[in-house]
Parts: sequence; structure tokens; C-alpha cells
Amino acid sequence: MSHNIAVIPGDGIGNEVMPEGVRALEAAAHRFNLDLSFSEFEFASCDYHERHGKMMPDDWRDQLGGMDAIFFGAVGMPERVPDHISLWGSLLQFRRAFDQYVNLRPCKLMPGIKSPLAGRAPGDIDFYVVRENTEGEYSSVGGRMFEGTDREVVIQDTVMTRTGIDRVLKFAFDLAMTRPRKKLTSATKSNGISITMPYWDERVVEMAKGYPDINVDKFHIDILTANFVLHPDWFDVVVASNLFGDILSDLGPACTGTIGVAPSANINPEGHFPSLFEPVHGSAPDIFGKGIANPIGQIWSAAMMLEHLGHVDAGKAMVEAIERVLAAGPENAPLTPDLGGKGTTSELGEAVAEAIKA
Ligand code: GGG
Repeated sequence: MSHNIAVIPGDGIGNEVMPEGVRALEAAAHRFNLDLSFSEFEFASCDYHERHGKMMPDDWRDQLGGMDAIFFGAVGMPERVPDHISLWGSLLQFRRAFDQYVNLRPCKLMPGIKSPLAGRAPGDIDFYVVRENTEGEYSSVGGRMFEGTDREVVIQDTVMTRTGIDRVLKFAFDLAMTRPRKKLTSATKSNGISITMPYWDERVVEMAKGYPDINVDKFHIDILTANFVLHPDWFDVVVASNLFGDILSDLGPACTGTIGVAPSANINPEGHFPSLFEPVHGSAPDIFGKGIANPIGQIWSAAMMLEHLGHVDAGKAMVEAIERVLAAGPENAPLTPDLGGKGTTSELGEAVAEAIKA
């Protein structure tokens, strides 16, 4: 079966890690005899915005809608285009238009990486954050009144729907069923946010009735973040609203040593639209141009993409290759500076591609 993959490097280090993601995919395609073709798009970037006054062409849905998957780098160059314009003009449009209502983000301490949390070894941190990805706090409902005066009023609503909550909870419960510990943690803030969050809690209780084998925990987001740091081994599948999930899925990978390795999948589980795969990290303007960005988040996202496209063995082989290279340590592999090494983006990408072929 052939797959046509849209490649969108986006901004900043997205342009540096993307070639390594593609190189890794080509290595996997060669080894597993996969027929992958790549179509590169220059839009969804601040460069494109500077040339055209907008982040994407009017027909972007038509250009991307027929693709089998979207492989994305990063977006945002705040010194050139305000972040809310670049994000709302690209990534958030994809998530909504292609109904990618699940954002799946693994948090796993990999061999060879030192966690900043004392005494933690691989196996101690291995969980998923499942983030609701199309509504919640990331609504564009609201507005400003009396702009620029002392009476200025700014309102932005949180939008939670029964359909939106239930479908992401179902994905999270189903995922928990596939895991040995069968544990699900839900994050809210129902004591302070007194309408939407208790509703989310109610839906969790309702959904749990259909999954008697799942051990369900509920936490307020504040103490949950503390427990991510103090007891990361407690967690297995963590499900949260759009904003809380975004925060947890930066904190989780940070506990695993570096956000540079963390992957994510923006999934339309029904397969009606292309799903999108991107590293958790952003465009990192502070290191852009130095050639030291860690490409592993991009490569691991490619592995999730292959698994999503049905090539589970190829995806697993890519993750094993990443693990072998990381386990070799900075003395024996060209790990990037965030991993304690002196390697460049392309040296590390090449090492992983070679390990995939082996
Ligand atoms: N590759 C991830 C990326 O570019 N992130 C930019 C960002 O700010 N994302 C916010 C979000 O995921 O909601």
C-alpha cells in the first residue's frame, strides 16, 4: 500500500529536524519495503506569512485533505509574527478542520537519558497524556469591548461539549485497556472552575461504567503537576482538557530529561481526515541556525505516523533504533547538547537512520 505524506517543516528548528524525520522514514521504508511518497509544503510558516500576509493559502484544505498523513515540524517566530496569529493560522486550523480531536503524547524515560528527577530509571516513567484537541480552553469564542480605554473588557469562553468530552475519554479508556496497568487519571480543576470542569468529571464517571477493569483516578491539575514530578511512576494514561493536556505534555517529557525527544500525534481516530504528527517542542528560535536541535522528537513522531498508517512493525523498529542510539550515550553516539553530547542535528539523525537500517 502506498502513502502520500504531506511534509510541513514550518518555522525555526522545524526546518532542521524535519529532514532527519524524513531520512528516518526513508530508512524504515527501505527496510520494511514501504511505498512512501512525500509532498513538501512551504505554508504554515512565518516565512509564508511574510510573503503572503497570511499563514496559509485559501485552498489549504484541498491541498492537504487528500493526503494520508501530515508530518509537521514546528510553528512560531514571535519576533516576526505574533504567536496567536501563527498558531491560529496553521496548526490549530489543521486540528479543527481535520477533526484531530485526540492529541496523544507519550512520556517515556528512554535508556541513556538522565531524568532530572532524582533516582528515576527507565521503566519508572512510561505514560501517555491524552489531550482533548479541538475545543475546551482553546476556543476562539469571546471578544474585546471598549478597546484601549480604562473600561476595556476581555472575555474568552471555554467550550466543552458532551460529544467532545466523550469521544476523547473513550479514546483514553480504550488506550488504558491495552496497557498492563489499566490505569486512567483524569485532570480537572473542579473546585475552582465550577461549571465546565465538574461536567468533565461527570462524563468520566459515566464513561467509567463501561470500563469496569480500569482503575480511575481524578486529580486537580495543581496537585497533579506536583505528582508528575514527585511520583511519575503513578501514571499510565492521563486524560485532560486542551489547555491542561498541553501543560502536562510539556511537563511530562521534561521529567524524562529533555522535551527534545518527545513526540505527538494529532489523531482523527475514525480516519475520515489525515492525522498530523509533530514533535512536542516548538520552533526554538533561541537555538535555530546552530544545527544542534535534537531531531528525536521528529523521528519518534514519524514512528507514531507509521504505526497509525498500519505499519506497526516499522514504527516499533524506529523506536528501538532511537533507544539503541540513546543507550550508547554521548561517548559513543553523536547525541545533541540537550542530551549531554556534542553531536549535531544531522549527525544524530544519521545515526538513528543507520540504526533503523540495521
Ligand atoms: N511542534 C509543536 C509546535 O510547533 N508547537 C507550537 C505551539 O505553541 N503549540 C501549541 C499547541 O500545541 O497547542
